Amino acid sequence: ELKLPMRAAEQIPAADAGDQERMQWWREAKYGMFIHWGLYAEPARGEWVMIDEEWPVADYAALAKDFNPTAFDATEWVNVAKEAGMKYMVITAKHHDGFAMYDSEVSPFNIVDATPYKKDPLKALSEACEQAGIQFGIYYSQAFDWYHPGGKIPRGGAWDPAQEGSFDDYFNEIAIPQIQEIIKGYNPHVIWFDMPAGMTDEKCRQMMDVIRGLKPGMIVNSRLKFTGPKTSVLQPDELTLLRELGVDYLTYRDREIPETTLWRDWETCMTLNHSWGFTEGDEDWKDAKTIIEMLGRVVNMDGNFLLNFGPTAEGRLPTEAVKSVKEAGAWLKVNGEAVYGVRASELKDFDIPKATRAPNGRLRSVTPKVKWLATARPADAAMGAPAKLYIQIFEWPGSTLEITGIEGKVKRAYFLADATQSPLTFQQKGE
Ligand code: JFZ
Repeated sequence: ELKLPMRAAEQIPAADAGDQERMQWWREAKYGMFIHWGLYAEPARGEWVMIDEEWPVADYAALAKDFNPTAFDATEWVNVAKEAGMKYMVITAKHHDGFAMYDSEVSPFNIVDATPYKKDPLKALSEACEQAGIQFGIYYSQAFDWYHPGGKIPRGGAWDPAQEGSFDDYFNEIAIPQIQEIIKGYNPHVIWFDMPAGMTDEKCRQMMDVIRGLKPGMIVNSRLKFTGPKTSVLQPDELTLLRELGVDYLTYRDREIPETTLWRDWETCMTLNHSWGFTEGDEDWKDAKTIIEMLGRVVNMDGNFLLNFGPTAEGRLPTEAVKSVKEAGAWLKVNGEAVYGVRASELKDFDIPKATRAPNGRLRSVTPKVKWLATARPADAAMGAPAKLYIQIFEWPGSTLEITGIEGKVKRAYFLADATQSPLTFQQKGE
């Protein structure tokens, strides 16, 4: 029997029973579709345009008068996710700009009441996801809100002290009621919070109580309070914070893949080009091979991969992005057994260039050269299925690949792409 190399446990806190049940589908899913879509698609310079270019709130809000994404088709977007092999979706219900992409009774600053479009894309996506068996989730900016008075506004590394309105009022009158109406009206399975500016322990507890009260099975990410680990190892205070928050998984730093496993459940979010919200001229798209390799690296360390689309103001997913994920999806159709529902394996052959530190102490991301990596599937006695080790090879080694670190006797080796599963020749030296 193969002895599968499993991940080290020190950094992984014990999960409560509810936790295990909640997280089951998420742990197996591995790969999701992230969508940053809002009024900012119109100026097409990213989702921070209002702050970056210091737009007066009224000017930004006026974008709503022209927002009319008539090309939006929920079924088409969900089909792209499906063909890409993505198992869940997380879409911006409200980003930092404060604009709700759904029919909100809490605030008229929403797509149904403030635009000529008048329809509710969140409703359409929630329903299309349900039909297609994709788990629907929403992104919600709980603290930054640049439209509603009291919502946090960043200025020079902190928040604007001169802003009008109280954060308490904003939180109680906008954030909490909007989360309530989204849970009741759209049946999300994941809530993805972002940017914890000003989130006190008490506000976090209040939010978690509201969420778990309405839906105990909701999966919540760590950005409710925790921006991200400072280094690629979680510090003791960071671990304590995560445990006490009662959230379900750790959101890693944006667009970075850690070098080791950090916490029991974690996810990294990634852009397909260099932007989250639609950005004119950013055409440097990742290709299918890069996507497969990134997903492989994440799954090799028990993480999930959330890959972002920034749709246009007309409601279209960028064509090149769709092409790349569909190509990766074709690979997953054949090789998905090595990805979905697997466990981390420490076996890999990476050349990871030394990480460098930015002046603020943060690690700069590095791009490793992956020769091959492995994932593992424990034996399932009930199903009569043997333990399996999957090797993803990114640099074709010629006629022989040497793998060090397999314990136990290997019975058979074959290509997943070979439907007949005809065995490959292999030699095992010692254990
Ligand atoms: C945040 C947002 O401000 C941004 O607009 C986008 O939605 C992104 C997914 O999340 O930006 C961040 C948050 C955290 C880090 C970097 C950018 N981080 O921890 O490195």
